[in-house]
Amino acid sequence: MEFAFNEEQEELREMVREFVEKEITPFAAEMDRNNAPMPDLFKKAGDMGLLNVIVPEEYGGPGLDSVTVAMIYEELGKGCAGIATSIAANSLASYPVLLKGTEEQKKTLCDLLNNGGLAAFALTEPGAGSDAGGVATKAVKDGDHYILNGNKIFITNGGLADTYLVFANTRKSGGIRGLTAFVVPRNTPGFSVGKKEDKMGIRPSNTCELILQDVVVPESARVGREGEGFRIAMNTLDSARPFVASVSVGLAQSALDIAAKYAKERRQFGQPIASFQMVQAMIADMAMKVETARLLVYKACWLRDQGKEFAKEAAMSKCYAGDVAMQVTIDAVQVMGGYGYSKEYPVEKKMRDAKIMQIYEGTNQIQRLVIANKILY
Ligand code: COS
Repeated sequence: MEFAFNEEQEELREMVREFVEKEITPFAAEMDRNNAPMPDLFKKAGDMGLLNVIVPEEYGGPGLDSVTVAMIYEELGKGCAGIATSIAANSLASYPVLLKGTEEQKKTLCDLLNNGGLAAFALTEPGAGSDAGGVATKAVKDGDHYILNGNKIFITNGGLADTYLVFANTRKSGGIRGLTAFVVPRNTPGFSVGKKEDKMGIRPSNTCELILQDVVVPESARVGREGEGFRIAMNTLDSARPFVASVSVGLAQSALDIAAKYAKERRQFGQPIASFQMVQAMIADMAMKVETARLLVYKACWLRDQGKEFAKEAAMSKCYAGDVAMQVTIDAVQVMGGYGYSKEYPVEKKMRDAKIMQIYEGTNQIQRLVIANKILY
């Protein structure tokens, strides 16, 4: 068993760290207030090669393995979980095409990501959240085209993406057997971006509604077969869950680091509060949680990279690391007392950011269902 990154990975990690310290952390509070990323941030992230990390070498990308990608997202999560979410959404949105797309679809999407483009994964709808099979967006076949009608909500990068992976139902009666995936470029007539969400946390991440009104796409925009969409979505979510989890780990680690530093500096009763055992116990518990979450994340990624079964560990990592991010950020605020609760310090934002980690890309209740199903059936 090897618990260390290799030299190449360490170099990459250092590069991402520097990027985070220069371009993300100093602007996190401002982006949080603005409910938007800094205008040139994704351009810089693209130049750094952060937007196409899973693009295979044969399509002009670095073709990084899951362990390395998680390492990158963990570092991004330390700076801002919202920005990390937006960047990781490119991987989420590209899996369906990488898994089941045609050569042409792969080439087009990979070219876009290699050139700093953004993609969005559009599955969720007002009536289809945890029940991913409840998608009501319709795709009606008309000769060699499909006509798409429906609404998507809570779509990460919804207002910024160049292309969208849209799940629609090709069956009149609906149901998971009709779910079908399509690539819809942003400039397609009838496609528009609706309301932008005003969220509790991860505010620098753009989250929007999408409206599809008689959107005509050619048959060649369909990813996989008709009715294959549910399986494609599930496979994609399996692969992306450890990445969400890695963002949670970075988020939690950064909250712990800030709280530990504060505890050493803050003096009460004539001594640093770090000398009090109740504070030490909190710091120790936080550190154990972060470390165990990290181990689960890299185990899930390692299993995937080895071509082994990983869906159970992927769900475990997403669920556990998300819960840990919530608990650790709450405790970081507690260690810092009134200062932790103030917007002058970064942990209150981190606590708000952490809540989504238990909700998006499959709630932690759904993750527990997936884990139990894998064990029991
Ligand atoms: N990989 C491949 N296939 C899968 C799968 C997976 N991880 N999970 C389910 N399937 C297949 C099943 O094998 C089954 O196929 P058959 O009917 O051919 O046997 C089919 O899909 C339906 O499975 P199931 O009956 O388990 O589906 P449910 O409708 O009960 O849904 C959950 C299962 C709840 C796990 C699923 O809907 C889910 O993950 N929901 C959360 C969605 C989500 O993450 N949303 C967040 C928004 S997207 S960012």
